[in-house]
Amino acid sequence: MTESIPLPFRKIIHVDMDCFYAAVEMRDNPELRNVPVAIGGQSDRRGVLSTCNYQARKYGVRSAMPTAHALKLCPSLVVVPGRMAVYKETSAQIHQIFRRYTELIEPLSLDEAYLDVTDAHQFQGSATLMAQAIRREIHEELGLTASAGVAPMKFIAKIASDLNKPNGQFVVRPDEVASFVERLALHKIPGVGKVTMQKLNALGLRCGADVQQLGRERMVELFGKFGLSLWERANGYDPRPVVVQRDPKSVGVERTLSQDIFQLTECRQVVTQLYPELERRLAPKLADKEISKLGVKIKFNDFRLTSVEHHHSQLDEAIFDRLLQQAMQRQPGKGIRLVGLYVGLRTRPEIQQLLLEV
Ligand code: TTP
Ligand code: MG
Repeated sequence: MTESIPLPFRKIIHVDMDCFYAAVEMRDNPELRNVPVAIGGQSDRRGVLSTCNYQARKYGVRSAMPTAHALKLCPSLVVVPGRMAVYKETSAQIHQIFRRYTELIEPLSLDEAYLDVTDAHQFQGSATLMAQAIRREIHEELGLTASAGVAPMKFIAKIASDLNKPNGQFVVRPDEVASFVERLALHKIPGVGKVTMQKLNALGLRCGADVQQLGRERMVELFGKFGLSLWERANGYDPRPVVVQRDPKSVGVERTLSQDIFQLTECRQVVTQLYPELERRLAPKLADKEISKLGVKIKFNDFRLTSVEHHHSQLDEAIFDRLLQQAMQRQPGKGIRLVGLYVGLRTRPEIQQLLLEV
């Protein structure tokens, strides 16, 4: 390891939702809760599955499997079409929970993200307790389970989030990294696919210790740049920072209520509390963005989400109030468990022009 620059001290959490699309469907439709469920295309249209719940996995059903084949493995499988808009919305809500702990969030997909919590102050800085709290909040507020990996670097956090899945977490402390990578099966390292694994196996390389023994030079000779990065991972070296997406399309704030509320006056109180929070969160974004729309979001106590938007270029509490009333009228009398405000953003035309000129 003498050639490598020392790693910065970091605390990384990798969060990965459990059977994400399927879990959302099971949450929103109680009839799906105790049966094998998959999301995907119809078998007669040569569809494939996006994912399936854990009950279906017992039959060998998997992501990317043709629906027809899955139905052969598990004839009782209930295949439902996906609802992308709901998964996106749910993903945004998960990110809201992340943001209570850190702004340093790097999404890998709708259901997966790295969080850098090195400077987060909660729980005296314990990333383990933060991961637990994030998972608890996701469960309590969104009715979904998540798994997490905690480690001083990205790739170990990602591998770790799979080790106690579903609904679990695994922590690799800095002093445990060396023994973790020694024993690590190489196929678990992100980027090592089936073909690479065949080559590695042919050379007798199965775990991190094997790569360590073979040495850096030889790995580079055999695999080029990829060999170097594999050698680095096998030695517990991953200097990649968590990279934040710098181009937010919207900013939102929301409040999940400890008890359902029913009255407009109660909802108005929540909006009054949220409004200054939204102003604060929005201010730094307005340097290079402008407001394109205002929106209000409500979650009813059956977890159904609704949102109402209005195109407008400024914050305006009266508009939020009108949108709130419209949203509530979608299910009159129904209990409400969450109220949120958001604004859509677009890059200011003058900045857009500058970007084009670069
Ligand atoms: P994954 O995190 O890979 O899978 P998962 O969340 O369903 O299950 P696990 O508990 O093992 O994490 O992917 C997240 C979502 O991405 C998944 O719910 C559906 C979608 N997806 C596809 O559409 N096609 C695919 O091939 C895969 C792997 C996922
Ligand atoms: Mg997942």
